[in-house]
Amino acid sequence: SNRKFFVGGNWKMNGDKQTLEGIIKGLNDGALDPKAEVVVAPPTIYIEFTRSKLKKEIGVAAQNCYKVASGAFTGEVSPGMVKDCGGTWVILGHSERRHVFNEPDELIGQKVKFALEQGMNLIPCIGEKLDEREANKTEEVVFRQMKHIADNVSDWKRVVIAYEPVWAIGTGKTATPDQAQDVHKSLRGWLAKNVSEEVAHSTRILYGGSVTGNNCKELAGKPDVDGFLVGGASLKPEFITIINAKK
Ligand code: G2H
Repeated sequence: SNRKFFVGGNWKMNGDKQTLEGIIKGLNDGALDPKAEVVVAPPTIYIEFTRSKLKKEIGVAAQNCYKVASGAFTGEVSPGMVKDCGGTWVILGHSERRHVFNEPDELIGQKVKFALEQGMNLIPCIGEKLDEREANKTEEVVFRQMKHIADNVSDWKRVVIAYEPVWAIGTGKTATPDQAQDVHKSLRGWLAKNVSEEVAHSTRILYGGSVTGNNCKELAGKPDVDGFLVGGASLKPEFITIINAKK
């Protein structure tokens, strides 16, 4: 495919200026595959700090943002604020937003719509829980989540989908390359049927969930795996190995 390999580092709620500076230095000095697109998502409060230190070839994302521009929404930030601080991407609907903070599909859809209107690039996330997989509901769940996202996408060129099975997140239990490939292929089929062949062919679908330096190459070898969204390992030097998985 001609889909550019994409690796996102989701730092979640980790780090302080000192440790993040070390991670940033590692990325700035690292030998990164120039054919890979790389984006990191610091905690919101460190977006501007990260942008000011990180080489310009690497993009900066927020881990979440709200669905309106401004107002009485204590604790929230808008896409415009992220942009103002140098962030050009936003992760939306991450499983921790869905399951720790109870964000429903409808809200994630509204956020997708607004963030795109505001000019952001998006990484919307989807993925089934363990009980859903065991009940053979994986497709039903990820297709439902995809529909709420797709119904709100005005420009697919600015969207990279992340498939992150919840049972594989931060658990050390990675989906096997075949399990990932199966779902990625189904999702591409869903896009072909419900959006267009062109969007299905050109949209990157990332895998996320306990990706490491050790398992990244085999996963990246699957035809419908176009990159990764990496949590824990994005805080470590092995993130560079993951960026270079296709090298
Ligand atoms: C999934 C992933 C990054 P980890 O949440 O979004 O985290 O690689 O730690 O499983």
